[in-house]
Amino acid sequence: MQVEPQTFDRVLSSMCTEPHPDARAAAERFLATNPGDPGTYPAVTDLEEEAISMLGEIAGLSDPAGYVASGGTEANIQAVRIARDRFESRTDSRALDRTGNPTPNVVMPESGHFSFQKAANVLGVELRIVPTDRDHRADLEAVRHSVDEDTALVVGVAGTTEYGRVDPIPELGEIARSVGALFHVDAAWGGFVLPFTDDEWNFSHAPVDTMAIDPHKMGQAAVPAGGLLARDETLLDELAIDTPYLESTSQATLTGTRSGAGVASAVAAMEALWPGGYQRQYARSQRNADWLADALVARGFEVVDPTLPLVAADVPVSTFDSLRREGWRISRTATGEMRVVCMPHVTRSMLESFVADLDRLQCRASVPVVSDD
Ligand code: 0PR
Repeated sequence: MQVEPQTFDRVLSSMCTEPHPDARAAAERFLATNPGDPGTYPAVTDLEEEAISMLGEIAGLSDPAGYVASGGTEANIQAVRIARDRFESRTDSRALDRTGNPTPNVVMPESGHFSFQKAANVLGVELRIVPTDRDHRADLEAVRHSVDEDTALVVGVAGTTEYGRVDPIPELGEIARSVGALFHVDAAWGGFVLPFTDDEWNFSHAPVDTMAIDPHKMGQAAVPAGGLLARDETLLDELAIDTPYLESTSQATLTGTRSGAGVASAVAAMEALWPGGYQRQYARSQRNADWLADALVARGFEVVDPTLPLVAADVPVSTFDSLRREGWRISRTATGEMRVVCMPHVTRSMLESFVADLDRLQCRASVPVVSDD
């Protein structure tokens, strides 16, 4: 095979990154293991327990249940599945006095990831999408208006895909509780930076039932390593399917055979980086995002303030297209802003050369900048 993977030196749109060297080595060592069959692959099963306990520590949960999923998509789908099944057991008696069974609904801000659309499709729940406020965070009044007795789940996002915003998590948790619904936090991207901010986002801040938190994004593990956390084991029991011919008796994952590489590399990355390494990386990424935002503002672009290391700016379509032609991997928000995610592989010098290309394309003189990162 002659094909090489891309290098990361022009990748500004991805939420994945170069894995930490220890994570890369661990992934390779555990490539031929399958945590889907714990009876045959006990070493990787032990590692998975370690991964969940470390993810729990990061997310403010002392006795976590959960597993290493294929990514945020699977974790979000499974959270909806838990909530739907809980809803069904809660409404069994109520349904008797009504015609037909009620359809459970999931209430989510419009900033929620499209994986919830997949979940709604597969699981037959109604997805109620509510607007965000002017700062791109869930509008609490709109959420209050949308929930009702058939709400199975309220979703909050801690680090949104497009603007890096953190929804008002404690308030959303209260709304979920007020209608007897479960509460899920999607921290798939934000989970490895939020411990170093003042945001209230985790199990210790709010009545969170389940969470998506992905080692293969800001956690610097190899793909595939997502995380599903649940406040207690009984929530995970909703997912358990009997596995008669395996040595283990039940399986909670959506996938059957799955990669031990993701599990091992998640543990290796967290052992190497939690907490100091992640903290330093967060600080570096945030400084880079602030620097890029300032550079774009100085050039007259409208920029969404980067409260986490993700910059969205109103750059004309023609400039955006020219930058893509120069090889820059950038993406757009639903409303057309250019979006740059300051992942660990994104250095200051990369951003300097990106801005220099932008200046050249805009036919403006490049402003010299001093690099400290
Ligand atoms: N939740 C949030 C908040 C996310 O941002 C994402 C992915 C997911 C869930 C789903 O995670 P998985 O993709 O691991 O299932 N957000 C990015 C997106 O869809 C993912 C991405 C990753 C995009 C790498 C591009 C890329 O190169 O836009």
